[in-house]
Amino acid sequence: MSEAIKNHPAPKEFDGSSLRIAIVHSRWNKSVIDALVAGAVRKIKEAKVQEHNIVIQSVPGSFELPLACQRYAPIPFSSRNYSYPHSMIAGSHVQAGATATDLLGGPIGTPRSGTPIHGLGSASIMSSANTQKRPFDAVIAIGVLIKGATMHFEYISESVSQALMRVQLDTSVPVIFGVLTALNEEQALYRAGIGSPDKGHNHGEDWGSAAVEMASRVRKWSEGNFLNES
Ligand code: RBF
Repeated sequence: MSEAIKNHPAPKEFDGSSLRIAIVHSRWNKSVIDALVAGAVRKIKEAKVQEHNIVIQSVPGSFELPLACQRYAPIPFSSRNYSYPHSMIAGSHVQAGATATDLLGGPIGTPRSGTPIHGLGSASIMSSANTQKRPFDAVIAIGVLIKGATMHFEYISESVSQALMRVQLDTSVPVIFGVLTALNEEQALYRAGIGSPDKGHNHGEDWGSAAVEMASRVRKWSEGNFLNES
């Protein structure tokens, strides 16, 4: 397909000041993950989502993303018999001020120091006392799968993409597909905006914008607002 047709559509502007967004990311291929998470957070903040309403959680690999996203997405109102799912408030998670490295390994509440992700600001850990219990309006699943010598790439890519779609349809919470499926490291770096010599484009930024847009739209739709708007 010609590059004139295949492009990154310019994101529409939405006011995210009342939204709550979760980012769940895997830890494989960390330098690429860090750039993508930083890009997503940058765009979410630009849309005025408040820092305390951005929650970041890491999981070991991409295969673990769907279950984590399912726990961060609220159970549909029709199936709830309690006000908020226990999973949303009991899990340990970290606010956007923390670095991705802080999320690795150490118990939550005692973060390890690490290289800050550019643009994320100073570290701040969410304690159970100030954890907000409001449901998330969107969840972004970020992973980086790089094709290797075995069939893992194919099995994980296929099952994760199918499962993430299932989570969003089962919960009616937008799940943004932020899983890069790259044939080699060069492709992955380029799609995170850290390639060389040409940096490429940081797709994490698109995912941040998509999360704000879909969260805003789904909120309108759930209020019965289906007005014309392209
Ligand atoms: N997880 C990723 O997020 N990206 C990868 O590129 C990746 N490659 C893997 C290759 C192999 C051979 C294996 C065994 C696992 C890989 N994983 C990868 C981890 C996977 O998503 C998952 O975390 C583990 O299989 C544990 O369920």
